[in-house]
Amino acid sequence: MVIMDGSGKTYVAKRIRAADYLAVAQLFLQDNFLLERELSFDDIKPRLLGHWGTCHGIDVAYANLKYFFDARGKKWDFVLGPGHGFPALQANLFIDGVLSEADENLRGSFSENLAYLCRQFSWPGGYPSHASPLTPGVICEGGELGYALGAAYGSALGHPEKTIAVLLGDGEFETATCLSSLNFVKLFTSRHNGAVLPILHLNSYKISGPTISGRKSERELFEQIRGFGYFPIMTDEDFGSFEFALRLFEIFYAKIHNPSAKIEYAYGISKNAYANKPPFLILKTEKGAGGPKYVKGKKVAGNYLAHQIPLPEAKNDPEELKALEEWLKSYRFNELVDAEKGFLL
Ligand SMILES: Cc1ncc(C[n+]2csc(CCOP(=O)(O)OP(=O)(O)O)c2C)c(N)n1
Ligand SMILES: [Mg+2]
Repeated sequence: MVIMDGSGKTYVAKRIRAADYLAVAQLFLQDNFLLERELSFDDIKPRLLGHWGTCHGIDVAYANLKYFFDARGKKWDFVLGPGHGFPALQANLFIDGVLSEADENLRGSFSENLAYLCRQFSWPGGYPSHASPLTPGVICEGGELGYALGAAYGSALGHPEKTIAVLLGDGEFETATCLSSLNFVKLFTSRHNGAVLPILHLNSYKISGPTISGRKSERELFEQIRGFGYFPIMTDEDFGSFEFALRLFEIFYAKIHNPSAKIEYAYGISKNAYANKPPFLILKTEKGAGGPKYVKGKKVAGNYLAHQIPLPEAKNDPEELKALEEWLKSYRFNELVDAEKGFLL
């Protein structure tokens, strides 16, 4: 796969589109995966079970992290708190070819592999609806929120060669386990340990209502995170803001791990502005961004109603089926793939 086509921004944007499409396709489709004909009820799975709302944020984080670290030839680990966002994780593993290394059923043509990926998602005897140890690189069941941050610190403890990015849901950020794990930062930052980057996915909603963090002012949230001993940085979906935040993270740990190395201060920021505490990213997105905005008069994107299946009647309701077709088409997935060669990223 080509990592850079001259512009990180283009690569990241295309990759997010591809992964978002694959997430929606896994959630809904049992046929017509490349939309070669008009979508029909027969193309929709009989039982819609999975989580859309967190997927776009996972895809944004994953694409930016991958671009940034791969461009530097840096090995990195990704710890995913919201394991219910499995369609997004699975999509990224599919794009990177990691899934086909682990599953021999994915070694056919691109179209066959795509069909297998979508049909098997959340299917009896197939892939589960959440991340699980069946997924390459996953060691925990993905249904229990809370311990991702603790696991990330534990994994980097005594491993200065490791770089770990950990994505936390803002609902997850209300669990005792996650909140108490923030204390690790005071014990952790030394040249004997790896680099851990917590990323709070601030989509402002959890399963059936708003999150506490989403209802705080930016200042309150920053003060909370600062109080634990981090340097909070707000980022949104913009490639530049994410890259800037990752550069701060890189510089912070370079100073710890290699204090004598010359550090290249860039991005038009003065040396004094760089963090002297471990960076903590806050990725602000709309919950379910890219999906249906209103369904039957109810606000879905940017609301808890985007959490699971935003179009629950797509199998029987012509209006929801049409909305699903438009949603899928909005990613222009056909421009990102070749039915024979696979991804054109
Ligand atoms: C310990 C625990 N409690 C409850 C749940 C049920 N649950 C699944 S997803 C979810 C909401 C998570 O919200 P958030 O962390 O904000 O993730 P988002 O989907 O918004 O990214 C909850 C409560 C769970 N998986 N684990
Ligand atoms: Mg949330």
